Amino acid sequence: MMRTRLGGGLVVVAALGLVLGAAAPASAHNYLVSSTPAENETLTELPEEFAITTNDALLDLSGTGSGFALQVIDAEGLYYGDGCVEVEGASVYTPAAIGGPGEYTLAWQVVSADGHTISDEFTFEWAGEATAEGTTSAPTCGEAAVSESAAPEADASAGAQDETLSTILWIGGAILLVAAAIVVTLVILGRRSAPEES
Ligand SMILES: [Cu+2]
Repeated sequence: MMRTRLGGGLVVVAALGLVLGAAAPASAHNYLVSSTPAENETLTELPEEFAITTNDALLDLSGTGSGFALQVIDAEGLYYGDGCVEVEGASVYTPAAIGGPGEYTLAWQVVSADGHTISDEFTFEWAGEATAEGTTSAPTCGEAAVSESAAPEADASAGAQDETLSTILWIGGAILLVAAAIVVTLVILGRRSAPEES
């Protein structure tokens, strides 16, 4: 009886050791080994794609890049690009788009080989011309982003609403005037015909 318990305990300890041993290599997360642009690099020409490469294969379970992100953000906090990413082996790519010259942040998020999500960011310098307009919110692949000029557009539609309201008031006033004219005409006609009837 005692021996069986001891044996069972040893089996548990051995199993635990196996689990821990197996878990140890998997718990090492992917880390950044290279990127386009590189950290602190000054870009004078825009590459076709921004990219980051980690030390190990990435886990793109859905095959759609879900859980992965590459964001290009300017000093004012505006986002550039369409939010789409492509995961290939140890690398993540996104089509390059950028605003005016200045300092930018490239923020990245990947799903590590062990299934954990890891993220980090670094800055780089852009010394070329703008190729795109920034958006106030992070772009989502396949969805039109809110552009920087959204606020003035909202003001314009408010102005259009005011115009519509004044048009309605004007038309309403005109109808009232016509109605009043008809009533006056009927009253005058009524007065003229009244003596003939009585
Ligand atoms: Cu992990």
